[in-house]
Amino acid sequence: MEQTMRWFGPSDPVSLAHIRQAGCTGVVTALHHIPVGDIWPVVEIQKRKDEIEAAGLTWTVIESLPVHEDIKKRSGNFSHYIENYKVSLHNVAACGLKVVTYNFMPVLDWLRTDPSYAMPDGSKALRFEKSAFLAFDIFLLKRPGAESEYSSEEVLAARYVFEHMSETQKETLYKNTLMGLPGGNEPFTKEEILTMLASYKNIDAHALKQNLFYFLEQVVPAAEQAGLKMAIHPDDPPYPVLGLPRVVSTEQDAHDLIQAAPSPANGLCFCTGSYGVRADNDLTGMVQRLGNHIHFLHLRNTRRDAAGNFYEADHLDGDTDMVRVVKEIVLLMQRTGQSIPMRPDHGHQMLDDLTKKTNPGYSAIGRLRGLAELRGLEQGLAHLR
Ligand code: DNO
Repeated sequence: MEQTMRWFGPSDPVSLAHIRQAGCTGVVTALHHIPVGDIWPVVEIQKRKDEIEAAGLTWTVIESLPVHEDIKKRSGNFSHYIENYKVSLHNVAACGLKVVTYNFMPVLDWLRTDPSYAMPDGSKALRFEKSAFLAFDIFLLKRPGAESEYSSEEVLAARYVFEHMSETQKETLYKNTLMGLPGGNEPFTKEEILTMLASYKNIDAHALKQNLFYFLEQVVPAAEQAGLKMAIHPDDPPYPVLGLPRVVSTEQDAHDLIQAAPSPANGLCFCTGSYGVRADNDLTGMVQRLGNHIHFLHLRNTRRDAAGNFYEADHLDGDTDMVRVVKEIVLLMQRTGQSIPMRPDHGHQMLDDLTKKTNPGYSAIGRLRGLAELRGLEQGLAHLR
């Protein structure tokens, strides 16, 4: 596997030098300052690429070239944004980039309720607590109709959590839950969120899938022609949230989207942390069956419980049998003769990083630990073959 880490650009507290020292040969990054939907100009791409290369690394994967909400809804200026997307693809290919990650989650990207969940060893992990999330939805956001979507036991548990929270804890929950929203440092207001959610009220899972397929039919030929590989990131968590449909959650979803626009350019970002939250996703089997379409790997582990909570476990711990998954990836790469880019997705906040302000999930030392463990695992497995 080609070892990379995510780098959020020049303002990332984790420097390129540190990423290199962690043992990476490349980074995964994006032009975060360009508004969603705008064209990525060649000069900007080249400037970022030069900066990465001056640090002795390569820009291995783009994560993400974001998809405008109009495209997901297939409304408003969607045709214009699709054309822009094609131009951006053309531009990144002209600069020599090869893999483009994106997602098709409406409104929100990843979702957690607590970025600082204390592990027994004193490190901190990202966590999704179902009752806290429901408390956010029903009592903080007050999404119309939310309560009726959950069972009375679930609502009761959420009410209990909410009633035992201080005002500060409620504010923190609000901020935490909306952390995965693209936007500035200012959290969105409740009204803004509710308006964004309401704009999907006539779009169910079937319609969203059709919109994804339409997008793929439009952009995949352009990507193929440019020699790019597109890698769709799954939903995180992999089920509908806040009344929004989510359509990249299961093996069937992945299979369907590949069939919708068959091409070597139409592929997956195989995120074991996202797919792994569902007990019905067979991750090893997915590598066996969909391996040829995996263009990028996010390796991360989660531990779920019967109540629907999960936290991010150590990379080799958790519900996903990482040894078996990596073994399957090693076999796949031996079959195809190609090395797939990988990043240790997230990591615990630990050691010196406990006192630093880093992007949630993206502190240096926890990811370094994950990378080192995964690298050792891969080399051991490849050596024994
Ligand atoms: C979270 C990330 C996601 C991912 C996007 C890809 O840590 O894995 O935000 O970058 O969904 O478009």
